[in-house]
Amino acid sequence: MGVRHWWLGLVLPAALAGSLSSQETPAVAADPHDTIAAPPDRAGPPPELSPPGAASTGFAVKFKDEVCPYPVMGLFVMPGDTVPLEAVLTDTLSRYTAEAGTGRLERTGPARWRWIAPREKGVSAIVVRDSASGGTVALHAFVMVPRPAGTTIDGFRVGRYEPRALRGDPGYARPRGLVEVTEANSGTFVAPHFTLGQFVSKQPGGYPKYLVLRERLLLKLEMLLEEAARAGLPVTTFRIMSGYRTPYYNRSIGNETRYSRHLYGDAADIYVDEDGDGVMDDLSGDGRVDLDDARRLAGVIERLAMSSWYRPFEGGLSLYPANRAHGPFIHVDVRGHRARWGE
Ligand SMILES: [Ca+2]
Ligand SMILES: [Ca+2]
Ligand SMILES: [Zn+2]
Repeated sequence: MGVRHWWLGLVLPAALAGSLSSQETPAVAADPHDTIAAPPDRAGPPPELSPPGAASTGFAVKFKDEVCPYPVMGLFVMPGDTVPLEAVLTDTLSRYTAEAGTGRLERTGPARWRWIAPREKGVSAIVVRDSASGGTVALHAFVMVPRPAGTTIDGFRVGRYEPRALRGDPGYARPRGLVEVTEANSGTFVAPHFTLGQFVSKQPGGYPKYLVLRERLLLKLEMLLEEAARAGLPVTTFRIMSGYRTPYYNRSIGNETRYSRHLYGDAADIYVDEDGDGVMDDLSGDGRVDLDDARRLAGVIERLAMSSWYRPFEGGLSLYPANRAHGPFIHVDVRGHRARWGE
């Protein structure tokens, strides 16, 4: 069975369509990150483009509104939350098992469970296993701490979220909780190529730190990585220049907007740096590192965005040129609707 086999055809779009039902996407793009120019949807039928394949799990796990085909993924919940889980994208529903390190796991069907998160903050793994093939999907489940009423948690400066969601969009509602990041858990994988610590707000200060992160961003980054490799770009991972930003930090670096997607944990400013010199690599191979290299990366997203199954992953995309502080990079987010600005 080819890796792509079960991603293709009608299976994936159906699974993702189900995940879309609870998502309202506002018709008007309002980008708080920067000025915005949203072009009209492109005309004509989308080209043939297969979604990126998964690693070697052979199945996927549906949780919240997400479908994870990867062997490891973060899961962010509030204390006592109930999370339904289901093994999907497979024909054989009778040979799955699941176990959880903490909390309570109850089987609700041949390949369905519900996990009740513990009351205490912390992280543990929920592992769903195909007992025939041995393939596993591990959800690294973080129980968050409630967002503080004030502006700090344990001395860590969060700042103040806008009490009113932008245009009533629930995606801009204040986060319910934040993940505690410690020296011990910062290396925890939240996706095959990314760890929790890569997404912390770059503000000064030590541990514990706190962040907000959305699973869908992680799924999108992995998808982008796979598709970039498939497109022939020399890419094995992304550097996260900026993931989560506290409202405090966002203001401290001079951002006027109070509604940046970075504050809501579903945005990342990324670049490719396989040679480790701290800036974007020469992806175009012309001997220069400039906006054109960021454009190569953005082009991968634009190609993905032509497919109907990509809809849940729609979001912002923008290119940023180098300046004295950083090399070229791209901003991506999963705000739920297409947004483009800048170049
Ligand atoms: Ca480089
Ligand atoms: Ca170049
Ligand atoms: Zn950004």
